Amino acid sequence: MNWTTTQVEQLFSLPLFDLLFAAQQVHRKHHDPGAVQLSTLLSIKTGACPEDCAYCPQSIHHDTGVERTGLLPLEEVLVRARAARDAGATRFCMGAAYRSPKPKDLERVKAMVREVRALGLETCATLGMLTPAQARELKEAGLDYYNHNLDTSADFYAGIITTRRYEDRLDTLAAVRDAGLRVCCGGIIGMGETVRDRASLLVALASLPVPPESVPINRLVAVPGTPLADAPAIDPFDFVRTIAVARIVLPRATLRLSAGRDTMSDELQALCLLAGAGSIFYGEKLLTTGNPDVDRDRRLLERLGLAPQRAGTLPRDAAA
Ligand code: SAM
Ligand code: DTB
Ligand code: SF4
Repeated sequence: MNWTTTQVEQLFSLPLFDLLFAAQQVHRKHHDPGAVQLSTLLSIKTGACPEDCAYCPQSIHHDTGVERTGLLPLEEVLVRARAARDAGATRFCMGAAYRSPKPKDLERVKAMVREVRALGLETCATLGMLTPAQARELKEAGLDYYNHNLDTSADFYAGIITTRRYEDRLDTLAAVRDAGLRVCCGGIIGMGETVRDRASLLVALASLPVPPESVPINRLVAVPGTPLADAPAIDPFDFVRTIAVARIVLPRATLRLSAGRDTMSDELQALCLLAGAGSIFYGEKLLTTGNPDVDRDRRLLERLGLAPQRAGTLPRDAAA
């Protein structure tokens, strides 16, 4: 279905339970409602990013006290990847605070991708903007997913980031798709955007030539020192609504309940999973901010009667 922003905005105004009911029906049609995919995130290069994203603690333009690192050594990445696999994660996502990767850094990231994949994990990377040739190189190295978010509506974007354009993001997404990589692309809720902006972001995602396979929905972590440090927290039900509407508009995508989860109650997380989220970041840290510890997450899934998605049931196995 080709959604218009106005139609999607109308979904946001449905009574919450009508919206949740509709979203669950879509979820059950396309996904296993009893399984949650677990992805572990590692910051392989932290801080000093030249971009000025207003939400991001890693931008060099904001004084947030984040300690910068160079690109981590391969061995350290592999230790973390093995630990993630042994704890039950099926995907390992490597994030770098780059505007775009330099050739010599890309060579090292490709080695990480090869070796992490050899551990039996799915691989994901997020390294900023890519050229079509860089996207193909990553594909050849065995990368499964590339994460590159639209983050918000095209209109709201210009007030959040000035160092790149929305179209730059779309160009990278096209390069990633053309290289045969799976696309992970989502956004952030709670930056002061309107419901129409949220609707417009979801329409932009659904209108990509091929919609993303994976859609992270981040709740803004208002980090001191960033321009959004004092952004008012959004009503938790509005966050749930966003997930439910995303479920309806992007029926086949796996929706990931992403940043900001460690300050959510178990009950709010349960509502997000009911609304159609089918994946979480798993492990005590995201890139620089906190995440629930693995025991709390395992216990939550158990209490809800949900099971972690098992290796062996992944798209990469189906393709093999
Ligand atoms: N530099 C690369 C880029 O921007 O594509 C990759 C890393 S960047 C940190 C990945 C995503 O993290 C951003 O697109 C944004 O959605 C999310 N993010 C960053 N800071 C956040 C925050 N404070 N709260 C919520 N999400 C955040
Ligand atoms: C995404 O959409 N969320 C993740 C992942 N993609 C790379 C990152 C969240 C970062 C939250 C802020 C931080 O920890 O620095
Ligand atoms: Fe850099 Fe990505 Fe943070 Fe923007 S979101 S400042 S591009 S690390």
